Amino acid sequence: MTVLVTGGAGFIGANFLFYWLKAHPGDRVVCVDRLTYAGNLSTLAAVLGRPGFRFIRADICCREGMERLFREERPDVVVNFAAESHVDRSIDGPEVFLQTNVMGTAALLDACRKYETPRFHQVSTDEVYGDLPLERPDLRFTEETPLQASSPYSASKAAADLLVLAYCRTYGLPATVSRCSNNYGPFQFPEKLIPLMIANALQDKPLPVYGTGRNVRDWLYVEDHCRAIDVILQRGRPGEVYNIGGNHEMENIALVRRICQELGKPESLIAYVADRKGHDLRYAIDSGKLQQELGWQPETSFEEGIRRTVRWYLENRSWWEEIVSGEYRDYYQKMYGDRQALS
Ligand code: NAD
Ligand code: TDX
Repeated sequence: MTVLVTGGAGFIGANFLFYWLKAHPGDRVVCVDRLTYAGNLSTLAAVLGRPGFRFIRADICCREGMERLFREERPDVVVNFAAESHVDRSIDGPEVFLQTNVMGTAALLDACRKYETPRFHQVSTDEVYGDLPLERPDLRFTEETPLQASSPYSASKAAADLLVLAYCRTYGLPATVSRCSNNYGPFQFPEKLIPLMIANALQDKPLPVYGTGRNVRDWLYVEDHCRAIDVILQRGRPGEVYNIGGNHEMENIALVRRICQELGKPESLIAYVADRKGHDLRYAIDSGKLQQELGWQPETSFEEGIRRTVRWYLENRSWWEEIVSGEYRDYYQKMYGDRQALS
């Protein structure tokens, strides 16, 4: 079987293709990635050149390129991870989010139609549901929760979800959608909360917590997400949406304190800074459908996952140091340079 993984040089895509090559050693895995700022070929060093693996640098928005790729490879399964994925960047400049997340998904869907691809899976996010109030811990997102995206990023992901489901109904494209909570683990780009805090703490730099720090996220170790997608591909029903969640809600401030503790760094590094515009208060996923219908459960506890993640960033300093010393420095200055510390 040939599995086409888009966005495989990014955080979750790379973890997914490592997972897949191990779990399904007879399969051919083809990775297509544009290598934007978030894509990193060095992440794939362990598999580049390995038989049964092919990397192609291409933009999923390029219809000609995608058609050529589908003609050559005739994938049995397409898993679409390729996206602009950072909320703060989408607030700063939404256009590329619409381009890649919506138009790119459309280009892939049309290639799937043309080459009658047997299976398409769209990797989406819990952010399409908007947020939940902090004072209602009883509420969680189900697959029936209305879409109510808050940021240009989540709006673009919601648009893509609707397009995938429309292609499924109108053209009979066998597609599924998964909506996952916040992931963490190895190879996550240091603009995201956990790796940013680890990298800053290791450099004794301030740890910028937005607003009150009371916003809540539901954390899932990346490997559990990868296994959930595998389960959906094996046993999921086309046309269905599946929520994936870690069942581990935490306030951001508690998480940052936990990272300080794990690294033996003082909490005095924590600096409250101006809030994110439109900042979602709380995400909490009900993944009962995936658990009951398909038998998936998260396997890595948060305790184990955060320890492994911190260890990985300690043992792979050159991976993230190269990023934080390169063009990412300009991004950091732009995003955090003018953000007044509030304490
Ligand atoms: P990431 O930003 O680390 O990686 C995205 C990858 O896509 C990069 O390698 C980038 O080069 C590539 N890419 C971007 N634009 C492209 C284009 N036009 N053509 C080809 N490749 C392109 O993102 P991630 O955190 O690994 O997220 C992967 C997917 O999972 C995204 O669709 C995201 O919406 C979704 N998701 C992420 C999380 C999370 O916590 N990180 C949670 C739920 C869902
Ligand atoms: O410097 C920071 N300080 C801070 O307080 C950063 C980068 C973030 N935060 C807060 C904002 C959020 O409440 O931490 C929380 C997590 O922020 P991000 O890591 O940017 O993630 P989030 O906005 O929750 O979105 C993530 O989860 C869903 C991914 O980036 C998305 O791709 C995914 O869809």
